[in-house]
Amino acid sequence: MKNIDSFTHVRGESLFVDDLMIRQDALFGLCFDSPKAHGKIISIDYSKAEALEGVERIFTYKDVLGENQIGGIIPDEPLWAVDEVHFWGQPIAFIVAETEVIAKKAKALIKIDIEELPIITTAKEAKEKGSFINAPRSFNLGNTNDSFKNCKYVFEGETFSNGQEHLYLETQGCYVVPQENGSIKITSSTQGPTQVQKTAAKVLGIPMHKIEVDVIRLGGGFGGKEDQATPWACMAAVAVQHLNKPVKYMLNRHDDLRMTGKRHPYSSSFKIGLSKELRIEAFEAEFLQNSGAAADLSPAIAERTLFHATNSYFIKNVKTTVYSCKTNLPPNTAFRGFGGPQGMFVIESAIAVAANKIGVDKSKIQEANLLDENDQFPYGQIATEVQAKKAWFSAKEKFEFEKLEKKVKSFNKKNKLYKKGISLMPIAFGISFTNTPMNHARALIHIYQDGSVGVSTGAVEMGQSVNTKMLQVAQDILGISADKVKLETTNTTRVANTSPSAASSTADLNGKAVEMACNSLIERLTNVASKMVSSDRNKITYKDDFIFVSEKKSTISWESLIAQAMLERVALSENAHYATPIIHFDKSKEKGHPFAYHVYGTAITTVTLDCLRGTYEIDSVKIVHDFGKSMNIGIDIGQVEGALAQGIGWMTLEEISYNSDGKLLSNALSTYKVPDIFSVPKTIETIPLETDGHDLAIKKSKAVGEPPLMYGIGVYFAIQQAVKEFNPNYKLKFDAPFTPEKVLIGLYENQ
Ligand code: LUZ
Ligand code: MOS
Repeated sequence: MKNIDSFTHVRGESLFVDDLMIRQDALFGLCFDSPKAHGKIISIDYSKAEALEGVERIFTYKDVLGENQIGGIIPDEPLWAVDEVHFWGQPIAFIVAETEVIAKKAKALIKIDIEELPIITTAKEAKEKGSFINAPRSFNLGNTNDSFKNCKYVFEGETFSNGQEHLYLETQGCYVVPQENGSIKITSSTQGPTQVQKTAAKVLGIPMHKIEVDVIRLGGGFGGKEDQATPWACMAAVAVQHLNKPVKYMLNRHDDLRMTGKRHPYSSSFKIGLSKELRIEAFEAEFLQNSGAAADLSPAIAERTLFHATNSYFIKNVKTTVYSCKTNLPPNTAFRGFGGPQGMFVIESAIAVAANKIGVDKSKIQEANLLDENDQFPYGQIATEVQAKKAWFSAKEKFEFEKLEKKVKSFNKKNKLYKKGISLMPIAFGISFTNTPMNHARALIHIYQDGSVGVSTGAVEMGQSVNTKMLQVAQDILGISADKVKLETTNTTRVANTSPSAASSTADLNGKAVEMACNSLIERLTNVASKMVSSDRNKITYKDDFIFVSEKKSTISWESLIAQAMLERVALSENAHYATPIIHFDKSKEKGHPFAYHVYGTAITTVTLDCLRGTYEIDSVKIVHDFGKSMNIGIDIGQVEGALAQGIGWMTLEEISYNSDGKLLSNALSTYKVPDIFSVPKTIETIPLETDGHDLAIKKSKAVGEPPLMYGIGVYFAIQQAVKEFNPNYKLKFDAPFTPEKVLIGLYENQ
């Protein structure tokens, strides 16, 4: 089954916030943001801007009737700056004008005087100065100190991985319309409709029931709209509250790049100890997360770094610590993988150091330490239905790894100026929000009297095809054709108190709720059906738009069943609530069972390096991935390929750059390079691992959104191997992205 949005997407008919028909009296918003990264606001002169014809009003913190506070986890983020600014791009005021052009002109007329204060841009500097978001956290298993003493090999090292811009095709935006009696309706491009509703209610000082948030679909989110779609909606909502006229605000690309947070850069250090047999006996890591100027989701992201710090390996003695470091950058936020990739890069780097120093292939150490059934993760969860070894060995076997490796070796013997590198990258990613209370969802299903069905859930469609999966779930249980089922917009009035669409869990959580609601409907309809076909309830099934009795098609169609149910006054609507069973976590002990299950897989990556230029091509990425029993393999492979490309971009090309003043230099697509058709692998092969799936996955079809991003990490190590082939004096460095400039330096250093 295709993504149900395919046709309207291709025709340009799909609706996004910016496509909405707006009211004739609608006004346009524009944020005035800080031109300095840190300082005291001495004065702001709005007079010239306010005097400009067509400017309706300029809003500041003084216009907030509720709380000027949008921090989700920690209340440390003002909607609009009060007397200090803490990052370049921090919102200070909101200009509302008759057109976007007028708003832009007005913005240029605002005069601001800021007394500058010292700026911190790196996590290391923040740590030295004791600038933190909150207290550090540590996970502990066994005793690393004792274990290191008995290790044959002990190595230490440092790594850095840079941030990453989400670059959703659709920038942040919203359209806010006043309703009756002080209620408002917000159409927002958000992954978290309830987050927008809750925060806007707090800022406006009105109850949540007065705010309806509607989400049609997103032109991409990738985590960038989990929390950071909220401020724009709140600003426009404040304006609507005062003006009683609709306000629209779409950020242009420049503003979006400058004002929003990104994936967190991490500066990390590690210590790894191995036995003679290459068992990793002990692992320690310290992660310095560059959180930016406010908490946003940083504490949750830091937590996931700890959860994934040992990737798909079993290590008996582990000690990991993460610091959320407060700097003068825009608050960094959720990004596909949510701190997991940053953690996995460090353990892979540690293994690379060990392999290099001991003089064995990196894959030997990886292979010797893969997770097994009943092994314990450092956070206490016992690994079950583990696919780590199965994925690893089937990748090696199906893609003939030994042959590939031989080819690389003989190529390198024959060629002087081109070198190849090959790497294996296993993954294990935990599925569930790490914050247990967030793992729930609801579905509201209406069967209309003509037999057509409307499905509402808390799931936000952002290109990941969750609506298609929801449709498949409903259609399958009700036994009706796809054209009878419509996925409604995500709306807080129909489905309330939702968790954001995030953590790869949206299809699982909302799909289970759809399943429950459909099963309840079928329960009731079967009472009607059994009379219509004069048969026992338990012989009745639903298929192909008909009632089936003992697997045989009856003459009673779905439509006539629904018509009869109407006559009998049977309820044709159902609301269901799902909460993931089993999971729990005790933060005071840092132990528990936080994940419903894990997703596994292994990628084999081959690259070719041009040793004169430092440029490289990715020949192929060959993946065995644990989809469980995929309910839509086309969509799922699409997720693998997209995530892989995004992971490769993070590891190789995408270089976020702030100057020492805290100003974003990579502030356009001319200075920030994302993967394109020339930089993605020449071939990507994805083979589903044969498994039974998992009961907590929707239809046993495992979550797929984030895990494959981490296959991209393999590219770093394949390039590194090729550099080493050319320059034996190259000293391993772990400084992602491994841009061609850095590769070139590596090729010729110490020669
Ligand atoms: N968002 C969140 C996430 O709030 N909690 C999570 O655990 C998570 N994990 C991955 C991506 N987004
Ligand atoms: Mo997320 S990184 O919003 O799943």
